[in-house]
Amino acid sequence: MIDLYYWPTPNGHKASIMLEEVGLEYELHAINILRGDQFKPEFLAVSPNNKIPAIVDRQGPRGQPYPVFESGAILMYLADKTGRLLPHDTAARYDVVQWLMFQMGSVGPFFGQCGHFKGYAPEPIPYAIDRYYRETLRLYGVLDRRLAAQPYLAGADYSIADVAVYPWTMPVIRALHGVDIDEFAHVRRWGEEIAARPAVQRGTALLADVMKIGDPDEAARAALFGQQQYER
Ligand SMILES: N[C@@H](CCC(=O)N[C@@H](CS)C(=O)NCC(=O)O)C(=O)O
Repeated sequence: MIDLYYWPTPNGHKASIMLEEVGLEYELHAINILRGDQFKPEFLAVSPNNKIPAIVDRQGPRGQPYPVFESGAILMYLADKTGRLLPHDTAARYDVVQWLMFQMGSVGPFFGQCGHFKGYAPEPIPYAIDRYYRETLRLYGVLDRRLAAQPYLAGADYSIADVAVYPWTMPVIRALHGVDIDEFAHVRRWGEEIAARPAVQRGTALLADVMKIGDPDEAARAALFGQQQYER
């Protein structure tokens, strides 16, 4: 049994999609990051950087409960635990790991800042919007060129690299970023295929009714970018 600490955001969806893909039994714990649940001591014990997603594998290595934070590490852990979506062969494995790291180091942070300055900053800062929007479009170009040559990011097979990138390209997130998917035909083809997977539909439906993009209220602003976030 896996405990999943989650809120319906792109990073949260990576873990929920993966759990649905591999078919492990899990218990959902909603961490309302708009209301400060991420700062509760019981959550920080699992996720010291106060961010979702996180998991605890009740039957971890040596039969002991094992906590994992950072979505990329969660994907690798669940892939290794189940033998799914991350091959053992060295070259095939590192084809996946490279694109997973590309997501963790570039797509997540830059798309995240693009969304922040377009949808969350209290006033428009043209330099920041331009910087992160242009970088987002550049990264879409990298994805598009890769997916023109290969069905999936790591090659012929669906992998945890696709699980990591897909939630950041979902229509609701693209709309926040202002990306016209018709300019990236290969990303569109790939995204439509992934969106059709039943596990992806189940994983992105979790708590979907509370998902709110942009325009945070005062309490959410304090939790995410204000006093509550920085008081320690
Ligand atoms: N590098 C982390 C990023 C996770 C992250 O940014 N999570 C956001 C939601 S998408 C969060 O929990 N924010 C709450 C906070 O910053 O207090 C990962 O990939 O797991």
